[in-house]
Amino acid sequence: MLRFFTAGESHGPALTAIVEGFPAGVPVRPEDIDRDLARRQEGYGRGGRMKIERDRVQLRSGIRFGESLGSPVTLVVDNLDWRNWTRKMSALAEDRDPKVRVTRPRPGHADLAGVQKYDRQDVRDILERASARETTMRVAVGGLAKCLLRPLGIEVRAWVSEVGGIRARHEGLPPEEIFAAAERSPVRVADPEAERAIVTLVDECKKAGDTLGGVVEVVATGLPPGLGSHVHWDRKLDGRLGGALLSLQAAKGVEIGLGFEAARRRGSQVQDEISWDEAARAYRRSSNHAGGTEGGMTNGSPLVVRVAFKPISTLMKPLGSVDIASKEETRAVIERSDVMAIPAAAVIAEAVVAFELAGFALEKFGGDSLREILRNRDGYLQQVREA
Ligand code: EPS
Repeated sequence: MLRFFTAGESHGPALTAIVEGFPAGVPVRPEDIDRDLARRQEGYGRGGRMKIERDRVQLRSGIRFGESLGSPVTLVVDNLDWRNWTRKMSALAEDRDPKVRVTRPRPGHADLAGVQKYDRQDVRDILERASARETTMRVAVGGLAKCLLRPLGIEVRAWVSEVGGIRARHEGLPPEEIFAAAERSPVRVADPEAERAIVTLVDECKKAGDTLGGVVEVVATGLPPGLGSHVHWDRKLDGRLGGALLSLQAAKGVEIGLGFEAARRRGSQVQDEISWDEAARAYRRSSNHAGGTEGGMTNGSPLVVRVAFKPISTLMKPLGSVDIASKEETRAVIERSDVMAIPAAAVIAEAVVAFELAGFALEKFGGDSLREILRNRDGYLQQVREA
C-alpha cells in the first residue's frame, strides 16, 4: 500500500513528508520534483509570500544514487519565511508572548471550528496547519509518484478551466496542447481571451479587497483498463480520487467526466458506446463522457477530473466576525494572503491525482521493484489483448 504523511506549519522551520510503500529501482531526481514545486509557486493573483519562498525538495531518505530503495522516502522543503517567525512560531514555552495572539477568526477558514475543537485561545494555533502551504508537500509527494508513473507511460496534466465564473474555451483540443498553452499562461488558462478577462478580474478583486475561486481540470492519459475495482467501496477509483481531492484546502466539489451535467441528460446521451478495432485488437469508445472510469475502474480512456475551489477566505476587506477573547462583534483578522491561487490549485490537483494513480497502479501490478511492476504490467496488457 502506498501512503504518506505530511507535517509542518506554514511559518515553521520546514515541511516534511514521509512516503511509505514506494517501490525500489525507480529513477528519482530532485529536479523532477522541483519543477512541480516551482510551477505551484507561480500564478497571477498570489500575494507576497511566494516572493520569499524558493521551494526545493531535499531527499532525506529512501533514495540512493538517483534510485529509490523501497524504504520510506522522506521529503523536506524548508520554509524560508521561518527566519521572520522564529519567536512567533517557537517550540519553546519561554518564547510565548500573550500580547501576540490572533483572536478574530475568518469566516470560511478553519479558524473558529479549529479553536473550539482543539481548545486553543490563539487562532494561529489552527491557521498555521490549515494553511494551503501544506500543499507544497502534496506536490512533492505527487512529483515522486510521477517518477513511478513515467516508466508506466502514464501522464497527468492539469490546467485552470474557470476563475470567478469566467470559463476557458478549449473544446476539442488534445490534452497535450491545452497543457502546453496553459503552462505559458500567467493564470494557467489555455484561452487568451479568458486569460485577459481573468487577469482583469483579479486586479478588480485585489482593489476591492476581495478574493476569487475557480475550477481546475486534471487529465491522465496512458492508463490501462482496470485500475481500481468494482468489488468494494474503498477500492473504487472515483471514491478515492474524490476523497483525496476534497481534502485540499478550499475544495468544494469534484466532478468526473460529465459530472453534474450527466444528471441532467438521458442515458443515451451519457453512456459511451463501445466498438472493436480489430487491427489494434482494442476496444474503442465513441466519446468519453464517463471521464475514463466505469464501475470504479479505469476503462482505458483518459481520466478527466475537475475540482471546484471556493474563493480564499482571507479578505483584505474582512467580513464580520467575533473576537474569541471578548466575544465582541468585530471584523475578521487581516492576514497576508493571495487574491486567488487557482493556477497553483491546478498543479496541486495534478499531484494529488498522480499520487492516487500511482497507488492504484501498485495495487494492480504489485511488486517491490520497478522491474517486477513492469513485468506484471506487460503480462496483464498481453492478457487483455489476447482475451
Ligand atoms: C495561505 C496564506 C499565504 C499564502 C499561503 C497560504 O501565506 P502567508 O500567510 O505566509 O502570507 O501565501 O500559501 C503558501 C504559503 C504557499 O506555499 O502556497 C493560507 O492561509 O492558506
